[in-house]
Amino acid sequence: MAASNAGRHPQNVGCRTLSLSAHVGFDSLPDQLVRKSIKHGFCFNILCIGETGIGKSALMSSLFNTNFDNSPSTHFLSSVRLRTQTYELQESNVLLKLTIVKTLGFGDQVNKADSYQPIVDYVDAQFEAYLEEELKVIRSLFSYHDTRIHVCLYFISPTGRSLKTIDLLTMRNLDSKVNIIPVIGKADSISKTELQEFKKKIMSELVSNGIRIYQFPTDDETVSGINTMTNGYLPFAVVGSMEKVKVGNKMVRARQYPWGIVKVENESHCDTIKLRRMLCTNMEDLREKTRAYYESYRCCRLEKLGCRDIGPENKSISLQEVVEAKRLEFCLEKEEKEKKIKQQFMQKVNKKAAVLEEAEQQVLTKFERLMLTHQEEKLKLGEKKKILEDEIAQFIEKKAITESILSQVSVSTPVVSLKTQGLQKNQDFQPEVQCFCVRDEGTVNVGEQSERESEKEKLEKENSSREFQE
Ligand SMILES: Nc1nc2c(ncn2[C@@H]2O[C@H](COP(=O)(O)OP(=O)(O)O)[C@@H](O)[C@H]2O)c(=O)[nH]1
Ligand SMILES: [Mg+2]
Repeated sequence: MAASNAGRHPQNVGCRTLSLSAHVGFDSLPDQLVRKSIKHGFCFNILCIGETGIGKSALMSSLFNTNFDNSPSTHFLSSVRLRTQTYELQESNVLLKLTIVKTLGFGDQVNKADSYQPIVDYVDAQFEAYLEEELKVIRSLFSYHDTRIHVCLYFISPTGRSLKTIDLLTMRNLDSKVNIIPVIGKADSISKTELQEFKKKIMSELVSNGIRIYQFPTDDETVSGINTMTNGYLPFAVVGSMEKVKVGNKMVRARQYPWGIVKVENESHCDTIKLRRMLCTNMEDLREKTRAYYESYRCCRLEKLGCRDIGPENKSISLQEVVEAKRLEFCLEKEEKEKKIKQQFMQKVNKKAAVLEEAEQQVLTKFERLMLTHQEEKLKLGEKKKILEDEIAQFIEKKAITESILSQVSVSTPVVSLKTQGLQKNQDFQPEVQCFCVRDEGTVNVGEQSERESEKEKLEKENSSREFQE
């Protein structure tokens, strides 16, 4: 047994490397992994972004040599939507679970400023779903259908001019979340020299706008040569077709025109075959880079939730400590909020109480004023009542006097004797009758009374003189 440090991984410092004297058998580990992966199958998710009718569906069918469901979308959607379709494809004994996500209505709205938003939201939602699964107490990541986007094929219109604002905006908002591979759709509609110029223009615009696109890895020596070359083909000029055309005695996927045939799988006609090859050879790298994008998403989300690995004084912090610190922070925050709410409530109550007190004061002063007026009125009424009572008393007194006088008069008048003797009414006795009528009414006013009294006195005098004469 001999120790060696040669080719040691930096992480293995402090760990001795020994050579084996005989076969052990752990060299079968990669085979086990391969078998397990084959049994489990592979998952790959593609996002196609491009205007309606740019050839997304045709390219997907051309890339995977099959005809996927294809229901053409309209140009009249009010906003950008995403359509997700998942397929299981098998080649030899390898199973591929392929999810194709396509934009619908992209670039069809008058205002395209927010066209990228539903796409960004979709990509984030897939990260969030994975994070939720990862944070579950009972999780099943092995059987979980991972929908995180591994590659985004961004379809550029073959205008031959430059990128549109919507292209720059969308790619800029996605380049930190997903591997972007730009492709020029319907590349058969642009001439060979124009295409080369167009490709250069696109690449320089991407660089000048700081948009990062996926670069095929060149650090692995087995693929570095081809990948370096392929990076020079970016953006891929792609042609797609749903149909097969008979060329010689073979049926090939192609587009037939009056002037000739464009073969999808012919590298001198378009880059579709290059794109397919690069996707297949770098599928694992695309998946790995997606995991890196997910890691940064996860990091941001957990930091927002208050989780961290390093505590105060740069000491590492355990999950339990993080949870405890967060709980404490939450309790303090809650207490602070409660205090604030209580204060606000008390302020409101005090304010209301002050308003009520003022209103009560106003009511009281009004009541007091009313009471005072009432008292005054009462006093005035009392005085009036007293005057009236005095008047009534005077009246009664006068009335009594009058009545007594009248009774004296009536006793001494011949009228009574005349009446009793049944004699006829004489003209001279008329005032006597009137006098009795007045007495019966009993509602004579004082002025009238005194008038009548003087009349009665007169009568009395007349009567007495008459009596005297008689
Ligand atoms: N010239 C040309 N036409 C294409 C190409 N790919 C698709 N088409 C045609 O463009 C139309 C829309 O294609 P489709 O794949 O449904 O577009 P999507 O709306 O982006 O999915 C169809 O008539 C296709 O035959 C291409 O590479 N070149
Ligand atoms: Mg389509």
